[in-house]
Amino acid sequence: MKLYTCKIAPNAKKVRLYLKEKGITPNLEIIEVDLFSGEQNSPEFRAINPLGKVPVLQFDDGSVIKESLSIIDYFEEIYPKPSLTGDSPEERAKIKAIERFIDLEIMGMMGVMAHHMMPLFSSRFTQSSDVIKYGRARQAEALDYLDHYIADRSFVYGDRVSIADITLYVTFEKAHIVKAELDPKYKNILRCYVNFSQRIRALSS
Ligand SMILES: N[C@@H](CCC(=O)N[C@@H](CS)C(=O)NCC(=O)O)C(=O)O
Repeated sequence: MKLYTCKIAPNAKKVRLYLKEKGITPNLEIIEVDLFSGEQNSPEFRAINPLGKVPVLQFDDGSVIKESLSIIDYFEEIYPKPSLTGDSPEERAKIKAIERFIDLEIMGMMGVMAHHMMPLFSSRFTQSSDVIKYGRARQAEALDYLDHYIADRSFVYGDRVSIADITLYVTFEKAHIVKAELDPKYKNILRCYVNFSQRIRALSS
């Protein structure tokens, strides 16, 4: 199997961090795609993923999964323990619900801001400061809710690490690029973010 990835891309990093936190080393050839130089638009890569995005998991027969959470679900089926997606149908549904919320409402708005701020995207999209404001406002609403939801937890889903922590971490790791660093007033989110970063640092050393 091959994993097409990119060190600076949050959705690709999500899969890499998942494998690290999970402690599994499937037989994968890791292929770095240089998004900054536009390698995702090369005919060779478009033949693998016509959407021009990473991550992509490619099986030996050439077929692909081109969605980070689906790649993770695939590995969870093969390596169920320790589970990062939940231990029961109810827990899996609840963890997925909050992970989807973080991905769509918080990381998704980072994407909106990036597309409208970064020179890298200026030839692709008509950039608009109003859309940046929209992204920030919608993200702020989602952060208000998440901070309340997390309350006094150590991790997003209580005391256990889950895929929701990974998505939260990759969302804010590079937030300075769009001037959307986590405001310290979100003290519950910050605590979960710091707790997970410390784990990842410990696993790396
Ligand atoms: N929903 C997809 C999103 C994938 C995605 O947007 N990948 C970004 C990097 S984080 C990408 O490859 N962008 C390249 C481009 O748009 O040119 C997933 O979670 O895998």
